[in-house]
Amino acid sequence: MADKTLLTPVLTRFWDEPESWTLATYRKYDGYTALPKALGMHPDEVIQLVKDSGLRGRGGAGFPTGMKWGFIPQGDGKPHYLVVNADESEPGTCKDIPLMFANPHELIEGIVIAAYAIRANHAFIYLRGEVVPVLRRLQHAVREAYEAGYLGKNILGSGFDLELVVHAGAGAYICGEETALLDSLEGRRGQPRLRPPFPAIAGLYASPTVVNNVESIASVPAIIRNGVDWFRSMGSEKSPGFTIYSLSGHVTRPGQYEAPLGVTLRELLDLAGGIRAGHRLKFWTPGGSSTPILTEEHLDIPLDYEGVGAAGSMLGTKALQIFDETTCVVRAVLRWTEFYAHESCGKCTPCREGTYWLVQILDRLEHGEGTEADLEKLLDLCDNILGRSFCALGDGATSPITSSIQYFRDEYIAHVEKGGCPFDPMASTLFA
Ligand code: L3W
Ligand code: SF4
Repeated sequence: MADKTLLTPVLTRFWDEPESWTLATYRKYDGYTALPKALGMHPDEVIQLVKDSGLRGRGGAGFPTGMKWGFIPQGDGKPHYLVVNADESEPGTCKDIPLMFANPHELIEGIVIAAYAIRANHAFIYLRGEVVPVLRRLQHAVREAYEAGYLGKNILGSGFDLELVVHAGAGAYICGEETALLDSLEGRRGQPRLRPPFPAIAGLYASPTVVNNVESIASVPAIIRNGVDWFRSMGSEKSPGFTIYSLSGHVTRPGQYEAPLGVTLRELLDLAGGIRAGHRLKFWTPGGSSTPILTEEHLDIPLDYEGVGAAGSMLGTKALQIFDETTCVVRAVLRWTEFYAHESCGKCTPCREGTYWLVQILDRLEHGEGTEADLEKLLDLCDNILGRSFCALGDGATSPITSSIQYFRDEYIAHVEKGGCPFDPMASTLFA
């Protein structure tokens, strides 16, 4: 029997309501009650509260949100900006898009609070442009928020002004990297900038800018509403709070599950009806394909930053992609690597050239034209990409390769010895 008490529906608390995305529904569920509370506090108090909550960025890196807000210099005479990274594109990651689709006002309320805290009068949502229904829903919600006085001049009579713009990107994965996103927002080709300076010092239009993930910002109103102790009553000391895990692949009920940080995959699978009937877990990603894969032996590791880190991977975006025994790991890794090669922005040589060669080698291995020596070539190439690339895309591209060779070397060798893929491509529902 699945233990539903594990679920902590906060961001997802009314997703099943008809017209969950409207202002009326959001208000029914305590919507916009955190905003007057925050506006009644000094901005520094809001930053301190978010620091005390221990909220960590939900976009992949887990950087402390309050600390990031605290980096914004005050009294510098420059405009400050808040940019929400809504360019969700990491393979397997599907939490921000459903969140904005079902509950856009929670994000907007969080934006107003965050902008007030960092003293920004302009905020942007940089949305993955392909998801037009979400774009329309955000635009509708922003309109409603303006009409209700939650955006614009003198918000709720506080004297605080905020203009919010929803910007649709053009579909490049690299624009999810925060500095490439800023270049794109400025109207240039999206390519990562050298850091430091970090955006907190020189971001949008060279001004201090906070770039936060959608889920991070949408978590703020609940923290203001319910307090730090309530937030810290969930999760662990270093990874407190609730979060949205997205389960996909060979699982009975794929979807978004909101639970405390630190639950295990075994517990989440229990809620999601387990691996599809008659099959067993083979491998999985904890946080999208940029994070090293894990196996059945890791079913009970706590899904928080420390637990997944100790297992040799990363929590990343909490995109749990589940693969059963019908999946060829070489094929899966080839698919991911093709994605990285395609999305490489080309700025630096290790990633631009390296991901091309990784695809060539994986492709010949998968099709039975590789040799055992190719495994060493793959590892050598990964070694020359990891830590030598300009941004995290190059590093991330190596994760599935090195980890799959670590756990499934025999399967790579089987491709060489058999002279082809030992798996029936029709057996897997994912890569047929
Ligand atoms: C000021 C300092 N700010 C760090 C800020 C920095 C950023 C945040 C985290 O990559 C990961 C990546 C993906 N002064 C600062 C500072 N900051 N030091 O803190 O920075 P960082 O460099 O640790 O991470 P990142 O470059 O933001 C994010 C992984 O997440 N990932 C992501 C996937 C993709 C999506 C998507 O679909 N859009 O999120 C998945 O695992 O591989 O490792 O804000 O400015 N001294
Ligand atoms: Fe571009 Fe890849 Fe280099 Fe990042 S690592 S700057 S995506 S070429």
